[in-house]
Amino acid sequence: MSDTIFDVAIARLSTQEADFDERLAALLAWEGVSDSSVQERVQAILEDVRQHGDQAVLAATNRFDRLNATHMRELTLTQEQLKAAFDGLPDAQREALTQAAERIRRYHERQKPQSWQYQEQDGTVLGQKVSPLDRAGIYVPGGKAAYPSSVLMNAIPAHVAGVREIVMVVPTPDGVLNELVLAAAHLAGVDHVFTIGGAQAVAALAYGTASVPRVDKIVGPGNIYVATAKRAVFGQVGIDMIAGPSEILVVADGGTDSDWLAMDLFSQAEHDEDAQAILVSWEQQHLDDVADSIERLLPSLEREEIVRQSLARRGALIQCRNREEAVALINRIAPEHLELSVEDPESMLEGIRHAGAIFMGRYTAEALGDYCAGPNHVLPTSGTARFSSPLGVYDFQKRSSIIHCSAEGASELGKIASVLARGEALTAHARSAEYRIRD
Ligand code: HSO
Ligand code: ZN
Repeated sequence: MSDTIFDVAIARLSTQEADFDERLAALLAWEGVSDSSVQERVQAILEDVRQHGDQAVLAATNRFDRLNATHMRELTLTQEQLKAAFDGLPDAQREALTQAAERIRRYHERQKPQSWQYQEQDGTVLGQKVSPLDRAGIYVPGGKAAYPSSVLMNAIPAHVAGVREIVMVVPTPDGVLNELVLAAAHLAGVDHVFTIGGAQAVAALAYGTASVPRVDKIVGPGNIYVATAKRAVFGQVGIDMIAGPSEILVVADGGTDSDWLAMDLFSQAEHDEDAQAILVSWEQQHLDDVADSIERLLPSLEREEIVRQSLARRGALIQCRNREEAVALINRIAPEHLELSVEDPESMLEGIRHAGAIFMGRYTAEALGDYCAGPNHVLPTSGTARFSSPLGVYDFQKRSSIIHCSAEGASELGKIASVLARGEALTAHARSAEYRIRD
């Protein structure tokens, strides 16, 4: 039994092996869709909240979070409570949170799109007006996945976008409040906080109740019930994305300390057993060194068991032929986080098209981006970086088109529209346009 798979902490792959494509596909496969029993239960909760509002939210919250609330007031936090949580933090935490928030705000300020207008030859003015959403809902998971950093990452872009009201929901199983989460809500300018979660919280945000304001868009991660509920209410309200487990892909040229790289892999693996950590290198010796570091450092981790499971299930050390092949692999995997732990990351950047966030060079640990560098840590997972982007200010805004015709412009456009409208047999359209044609 000595060299069975159970002895190795993480799989080793090589692009030169005949079955590489299949092994990579198996590694990347992630089935995020919920089964029909989850969907049925979620539907029942959504329907209950739609019909009975606060009463249904209360009942579901008492049941799932083991509470005895009799009125939504008991599940509502005041601004004073949020401020008290912030003021009550140890100095080091309050300062770190404040610094992180400032960096995140500065970065997102730059994302603000401008409204624009231009004039056609005929005097018609055309443009695009950007407006914020009226209300955004932020879902913050409870328990072990309650991340204050995620409160900042979701609420700050909404605030910068100019959203009028930010409503946050966070479940408190057994009544346990996370002070850092409340402090982050205060810092990020959240307007209302309800201590509710699960499908019932998503329903309350989507439909509105007597206590919970109905929002226009729901953002933020959650468990399978939350994800299923978000999918179900989409259309009625906007949603950000359906996030899968966290992922990191590290590309290394052999010049970075192998302990650093092992810990970078662990940093995402420790999120949960389904998280994915992959290292790619064209240096065989370096892969061996990182494998040794992994073995040696694993027992020192607080979350050793989670990391072990994540690495065993979905982790890999991949040997490729050269940089070009590494870039091709990156684009194929389209990772949530990409660390380019190489001497000259700029030279690789040009060829990279699909990655949520790109961490350049040996010093840029992904963990810095998770907390405080500035860019958003809510990123497309499971290969969806092929077609989507990090959460940003633009997710909390929308665009209206502007058309302002001059008399001459209406006359010119009228001729074109008239012909096209008659081609569609829509004669009221045609006549509306024709009225404005000058002889
Ligand atoms: N890496 C996670 C975000 C996070 N990490 C929060 C630590 N706290 C998803 O991008
Ligand atoms: Zn993280």
